[in-house]
Amino acid sequence: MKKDTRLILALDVTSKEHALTLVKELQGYFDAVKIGYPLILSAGLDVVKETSAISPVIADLKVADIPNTNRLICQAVLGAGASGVIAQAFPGKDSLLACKENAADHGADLFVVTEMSHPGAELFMAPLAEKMARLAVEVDATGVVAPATRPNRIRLIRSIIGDRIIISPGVGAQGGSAIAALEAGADYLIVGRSIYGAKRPAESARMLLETLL
Ligand code: BMP
Repeated sequence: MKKDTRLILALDVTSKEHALTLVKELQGYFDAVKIGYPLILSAGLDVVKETSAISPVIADLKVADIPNTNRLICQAVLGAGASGVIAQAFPGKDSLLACKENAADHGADLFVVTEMSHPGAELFMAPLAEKMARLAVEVDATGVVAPATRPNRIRLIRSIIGDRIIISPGVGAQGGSAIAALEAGADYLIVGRSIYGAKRPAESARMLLETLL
């Protein structure tokens, strides 16, 4: 994944037309697009294929099942053209390894969720985040997802994963600061609503990028 803008566009819109319009309009303002359940369930897997023709796509399916099912999920979305997939660590090492093996078969990236960005993540995920990060290293994941809403947690996770990639959601709509997340060690910011939900998405993306200069 190139690192020109350090921005990953979270494309949580629910129609293929809207999604592709945004991707074309915002080209140059992001390094990759993150597509998850809202768009895939509304528009079908074809949207991954069509978007991948324009930009690298990270499939945010937070894969969290037994190894065989994980493998089938990764196969479907990476086979459709995604160049990366996001998986949950909590189902364990064998489940994550199934994702890693399928990603490797496709020459794709695996990102592992450590601690999520919303307040509820404090209950179960935060106490286990360090273990999740260590597991990401054990399975040789490309990187992890860590919360821009808690820069101190990004710092901690960075200390565990070395120079693997940190992609970080929670900027803007969830209240996290882009600069604080990058200073804490995030490589990329994942940003959705504050760009695609803005009156002028390109203007909003441009302004965000300007604050990072
Ligand atoms: P927004 O900028 O609109 O809050 O979007 C953030 C995106 O990142 C959403 O797609 C959300 O599902 C995802 N995400 C998150 O917000 N926190 C996490 O911990 C992990 C995520 O994947």
